[in-house]
Formats: sequence, structure tokens, C-alpha cells
Amino acid sequence: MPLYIVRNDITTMQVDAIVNAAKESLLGGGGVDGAIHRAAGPQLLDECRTLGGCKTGQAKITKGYRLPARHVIHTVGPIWRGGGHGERELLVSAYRSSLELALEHDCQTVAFPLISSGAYGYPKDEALKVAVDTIGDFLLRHDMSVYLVVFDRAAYTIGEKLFADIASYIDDNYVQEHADRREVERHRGIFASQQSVCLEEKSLWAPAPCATTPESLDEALGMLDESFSQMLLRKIDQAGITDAQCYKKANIDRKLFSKIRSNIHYKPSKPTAMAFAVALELPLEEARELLQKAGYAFSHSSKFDIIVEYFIAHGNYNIFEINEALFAFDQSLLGG
Ligand code: AR6
Repeated sequence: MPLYIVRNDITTMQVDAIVNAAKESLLGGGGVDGAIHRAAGPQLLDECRTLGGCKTGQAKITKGYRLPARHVIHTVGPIWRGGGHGERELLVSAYRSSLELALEHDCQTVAFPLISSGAYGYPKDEALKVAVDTIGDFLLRHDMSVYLVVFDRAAYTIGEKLFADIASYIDDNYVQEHADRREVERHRGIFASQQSVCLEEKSLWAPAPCATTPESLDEALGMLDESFSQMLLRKIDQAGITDAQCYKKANIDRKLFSKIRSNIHYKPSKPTAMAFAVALELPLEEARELLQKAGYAFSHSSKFDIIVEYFIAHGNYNIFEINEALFAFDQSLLGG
């Protein structure tokens, strides 16, 4: 089930559990901890007093009291001391312990703040990466919807190198959009052979080939090509993966997948179609074909499209990393 990255105040979220970035005493503090205690009311502190504290990397659960959330999971992230003191492992453990506890208490929706990224000084971009990787890994094995709540903009400045690479890819492709496409591509030697140029052009501009001209509309409709849903299911089989592995990797909700499976004419949104192309690890050409089945193409006039295309072209099919990048560039996300 999906991971959503949202900008919000965690105390307002209507989920089964919100996670608190607490300190070992569990007796309240500043930051998100203070905000949660203020919103939940004094009974939360009363219950916290009975818990006997919590070690760094572990988690404990209480009720939510006046919060819209049913539970609060209190976890303690590491204090950043330069990165060489097991901070990453402890932060991973704080997320994992919280997720396991949520599972034990049948929580289907959970919201996390960016643990350790405030008073505890963990660099925000790295804290975000640990959060996305750890939650993403957990969601491949469990059905749960997780919200990663990012409070301030600085948190989602992704790694500088990746950001710069994507930014220049976007620039290049915007430029390309305004130049004569074939000329630019020949210049760059993108296509190794004439044959691939034809393939490329056909998939982008030419109408689908049609052997005979149908006599009537009925006949034309009887000549429908394979649909998106049919191609998706066929490619899942070819990849030798299960449906569940596919929709989890696509960050797509099980219910949406069932709809697509049961309705061969289902028309997914563009982010959904792209999410499946990523989950199936399709090379760019096949990703284009799948998108085309849903009536879409990669457009070089859209940053969203160019970013997804960048990752596919670089063989990076980690949907959570793609979403981090989309988020950093203020785009909507793939899948959930
Ligand atoms: N909703 C969502 N995120 C928030 C909110 C909110 N209402 N308020 C702050 N954040 P921090 P830590 C973000 O300092 O680094 C406490 O005093 C904030 O922008 O709350 O784990 C505890 O008692 C930041 O990105 O937690 C501990 O002593 C993130 O939440 C210590 O701070 C975490 O910042 C824990 O430090």
C-alpha cells in the first residue's frame, strides 16, 4: 500500500496512529513532541509517565486522547553526532519499531514526522531519505498506508548531485522541445541505428497501424487493440512477479489494482500508468507503449514527465526515490 509524502501539521491528521519524535524520558518536549502533547491534552502525559521511558531506536504506544488519531506511537530518534555513531541504524530502527507496533495494533493508516530532523540535528535531506527507504521497504511486505509529514520546505531538498542532474535533464529536454527534434537527436547520437529512429517516431507521432480500413463503426470497434489492463497483466506474467508484488512496487493501493484487473477498459491516470511502468522496470520504449495504451505519452513540456523519464532512462526504478525527486520539484507523485 502507498507511501504519501505530505506537507501538514501532524496533530491534525485523521489516521489510526501518528508517530511522535520523542525523547527517552517520554515526558514531553519541544518541536513535534510539544505540539502533540498540547493537542492531545494532559492525559497523554499521564499515560506516558506509566511507560518507563523508551530507548533510542525503540517505540511505545499510547492512546491519542483529544487528537483525531486513535493512537500515538512514541519513538526516539538518534541525536546527530556527525554520522559516525550509528545514527542511520538507530533512525532506521526508530521507523521500523514504530511500524511494527502499528501493525500489532491493527493500524492501517499511520503518519510520521521526519524523526530526528529538528532538535536532534539529523540533516533533513538524509533524514528524508532514511524515512522513505525504510518505510518503502516495509510497505513492500505489509498492507498499510503511511503518510510522511514534512513540515517545512527545507526538508525535501534532495541530494544536491541528484537534484542538479535532474535539473539539467529538465533543462536539456525543455530545450529539445523547442529545437528540431530529429536534428538534435542525430547530433547527440541518441539513436544507434536508423531502425530505432523509426521505432521512436512511430511510437510518438504515427497513428497505430491498421491493416484494413473498417467498413463500419461496429467493425472499427471490433478491431480494438490490447488494452492497458490487458498489457499490464501480460507484462506482470512475463516479469514472473505476482500482482501484489507489482502494485506494491508501484505504490498503488490494492483496491485500485483490483479495479484495473477486473475492467479491461479501465483508463488509469497518467501517474498510475507511469507507476506501473516503473514497477515493471520497463525500458523507455516499453514504458512508452504502456503509457500509450492508456492514451498518454511522455511530454517534454512537463517536468513531471521528464523526471520520471530521467529515472527510467537511468535504469533507476525505485519508486520512492522517484517520488522524492518529484516532491523536491513540486510535482505530484507516482502511485499513491
Ligand atoms: N507536524 C509535523 N512535523 C512537525 C511539527 C508538526 N506539528 N512540528 C515540528 N515538526 P523535532 P527531533 C517537524 O525537533 O529532531 C523534542 O523536544 C520538524 O520540522 O520535533 O526528533 C523531543 O522531546 C522536524 O522536521 O524532533 C526531543 O527532545 C521534525 O518534525 C527532541 O525534540 C522533527 O523535529 C526530538 O528531536
